[in-house]
Amino acid sequence: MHRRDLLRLLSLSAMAGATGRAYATSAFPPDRQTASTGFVPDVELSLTAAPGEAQILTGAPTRVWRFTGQLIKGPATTLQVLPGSYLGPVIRLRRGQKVRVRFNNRLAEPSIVHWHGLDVPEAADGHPRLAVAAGRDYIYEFEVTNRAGTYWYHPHPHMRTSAQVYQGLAGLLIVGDAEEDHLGLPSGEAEHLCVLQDRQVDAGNQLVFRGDNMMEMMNGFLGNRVMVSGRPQPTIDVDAGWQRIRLLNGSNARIYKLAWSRDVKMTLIGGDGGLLQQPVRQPVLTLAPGQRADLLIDLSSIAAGSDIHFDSQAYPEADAGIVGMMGMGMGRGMGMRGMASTTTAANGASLRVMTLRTRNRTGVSYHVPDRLSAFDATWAAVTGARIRQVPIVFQRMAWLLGGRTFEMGQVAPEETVAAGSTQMWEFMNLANGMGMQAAHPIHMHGRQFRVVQRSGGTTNALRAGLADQGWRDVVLVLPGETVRVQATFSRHPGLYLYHCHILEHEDMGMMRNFRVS
Ligand SMILES: [Cu+2]
Repeated sequence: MHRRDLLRLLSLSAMAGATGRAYATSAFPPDRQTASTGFVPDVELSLTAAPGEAQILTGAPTRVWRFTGQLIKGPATTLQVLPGSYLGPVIRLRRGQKVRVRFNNRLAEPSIVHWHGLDVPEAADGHPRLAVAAGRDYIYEFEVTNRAGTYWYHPHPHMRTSAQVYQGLAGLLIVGDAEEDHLGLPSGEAEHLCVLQDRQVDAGNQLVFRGDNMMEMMNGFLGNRVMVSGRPQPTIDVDAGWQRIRLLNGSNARIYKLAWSRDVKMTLIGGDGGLLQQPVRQPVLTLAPGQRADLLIDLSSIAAGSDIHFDSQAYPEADAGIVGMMGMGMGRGMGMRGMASTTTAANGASLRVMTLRTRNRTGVSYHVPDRLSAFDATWAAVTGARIRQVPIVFQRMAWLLGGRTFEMGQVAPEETVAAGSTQMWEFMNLANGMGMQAAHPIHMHGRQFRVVQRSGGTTNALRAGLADQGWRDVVLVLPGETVRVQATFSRHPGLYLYHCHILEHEDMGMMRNFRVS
């Protein structure tokens, strides 16, 4: 491992501007700068990415990049601005709606938006080859076919996703449907939208992101404080009643091990792809980058004026990653962490996320039904489905997926799948010859998948909190583990992505295409 090689690898990110521009004008399908006449949207909005400011801390405002939205057509409740947050507006959609989004890139570099978790046509998926140059626009048109759930949107340009998301470009996309309405879940003030993002902020209140620091990029960039929907470690007044907490881990690289104080148990009712079939009660929740969780907590018996803390509990750093010190060609004590900034809180550090404070007011009561939702037939186990093994290993200066690194338009034979077909993909998280290994949250675009089986690995403090139930689009593969998922691929043909959702790993090429044909 030569420092020179690593620096060259990482300096590629600085070139993303030029490459993104080239891909946007390449011969790839489909260039979308005009709305199609045959598509009549129920909802139409514009979404602009641009530099801006947010009052995050007292004192100087923080320079950010942010999405702002404008509703052109559709229900007035479609866009919900989070007051004081750098996050983009919450986009609230209903299953069955036809949606047109006019994306305006007002950044000084290429960008494109991915609708994380939604099953949309190729042209609307935000593949990096579709990134538009600074000042250009892109039109998305799709129908919402997903189940009610907590989805999100963020940029996906080649090698610049980590920097753009870190600067503030992300937002929630919440889908509703009749099945969820029927449950009468706690709503209004009793529903909390919590996007967890760790950040480093300097003495002048400005975001710190060291994209040129090889060690921090190799591990994934970590902050030392947690923002909840753009607010640092907030305290939120709540009624003494049931609360619905929608969580998104929108962090670049931090894996949270979440728990409530005062022995408050969480009832997990939803994951990445919406409601679970049955509620699951668990004391801790492991949430990896890109993952969502929908949970209920009952605060009705807690006295007014009480603080209920939501914390990420301490766990051994090695459970999130074993980046072999000796293997990196460095002497003992000169490992990756040793060279990282001392202002960083390592993965596994104990961190306060937020606090709920009960006020002297009785809140809503709720009875959690035993049955939450029905899944379609693709949930059923498929016998005889093709099993594809995807080894994950750090070699040749890169995190490899199936032995390969990202190539913009390339698809290997085993990455070509028939539309609507079902396969098992087995992600095998291997140590390289030097002992380097890390936990990787693997995300697949298109349809949600089912986690079928975990095997291998060693004792890991993150395992107890894993929430594999229900439809997922991100699965955390712990060091040494093999995780098998069952995926029924989108019926939309085209080029889609699967990748690690540690954004620095993704930008380093831990990403591959699969082609739905
Ligand atoms: Cu990774």
